[in-house]
Amino acid sequence: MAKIPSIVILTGAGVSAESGIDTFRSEGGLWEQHRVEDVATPEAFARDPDLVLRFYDMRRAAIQTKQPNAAHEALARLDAEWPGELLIITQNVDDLHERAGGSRLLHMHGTHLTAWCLACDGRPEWREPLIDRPACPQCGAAGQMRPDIVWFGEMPYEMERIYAAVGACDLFVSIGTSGAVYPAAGLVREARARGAMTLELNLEPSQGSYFFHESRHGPATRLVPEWVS
Ligand code: BJW
Repeated sequence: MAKIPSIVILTGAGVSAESGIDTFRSEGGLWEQHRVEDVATPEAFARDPDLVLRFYDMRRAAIQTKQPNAAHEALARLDAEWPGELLIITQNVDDLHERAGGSRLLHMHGTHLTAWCLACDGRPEWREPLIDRPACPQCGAAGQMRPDIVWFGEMPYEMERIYAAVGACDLFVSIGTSGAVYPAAGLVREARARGAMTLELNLEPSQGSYFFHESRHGPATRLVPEWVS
C-alpha cells in the first residue's frame, strides 16, 4: 500500500491578516515608525523595557479580540482529517490556529499568551499586561517576567523537531510569510533538498518564491480553503 504523504505547513503573519492582525513588513508597519528589528531584540528590551513591554501588552490585548478566519479553519479541518503525518509550524504569536481547532501545531517564535519567567524559566499562561512587573505565578519572583517571544538573535523554539519534520515530509507548504526571517525562510530549501514537493500560498511572490515548485498568489482566506478542499 502506498505511503500517505506527510505534510509540513509553515504559516506567517499573512494567514492572520484577514483576522485583523497586522503583518510585520507591509506598508504602514506594525509599530508606529519602529522597524520590528529594532524593537524585537534582547538589546531593545535591556535598553528600554517599558517601551518593549507596552508594545507587547498592546498586541497581547489586541489578539484576544480577533477571531480565526477561513484559512485557519481550513487548516484545522485538514489537521483533523489528514490520516498521515502533519505538522503546522507557525511563526505567529497569536493563538488563532488553536482557536480554529488546530492541534498538530508548534509556535517557533513563541506566543503572546504565555510569559517567560527569567527567575524560574517557567512559562505560565498569561493574558494580562506585563508593564506593571507582576510576580510569577509559579515561583513568586517579582518583575522577572518577559514576553515569551523569540526576538532577533534568539534561537527559535523546537528547531530539532522542525528540521526532523521538514526533512521527512513529502509536501512542504508555506502560507502568508514574506521569507525575510531565518531560519524559517530557509526551510523550503531544506525540504526541497530532501525531495519534498514545495508550494507557496501568499498574497504576492515572497522573497523566497523562487525556491518553490509552485506559487499561488491571493488572499489566504481564498487560497487555503481552495487548496485544502
Ligand atoms: C498575505 C495576506 C493575506 C499579507 N493572505 N498572504 C542575515 C542573513 C540571514 C539571517 C540573519 C541575518 N542577520 C540576522 C539574521 C538572523 C535573523 C534574521 O532572519 N534576520 C533577518 C531580518 C535577516 N533571525 C534571527 O535572529 C532568528 N534567530 C536565529 O537566527 O537564531 C540562530 C539560529 C541559527 C541556526 C538555526 C536556528 C537558529 C530569530 C528570528 C525571530 C523573529 N521574531 C519575529 C518577532 C517576534 C516578536 C513580535 O511578534 O513582535 O517574528 S520577527 C517577525 O518576522 C515575527 C514573524 O514571525 C517573522 C516573520 O514574519 P512573517 O510572518 O513572514 O510576516 P511578514 O510581515 O514579513 O510577511 C507577511 C506576508 O504575508 C507578506 O509576504 C504578505 O504579502 C503576505 N500577506 N496579507 C496571504 N491576506
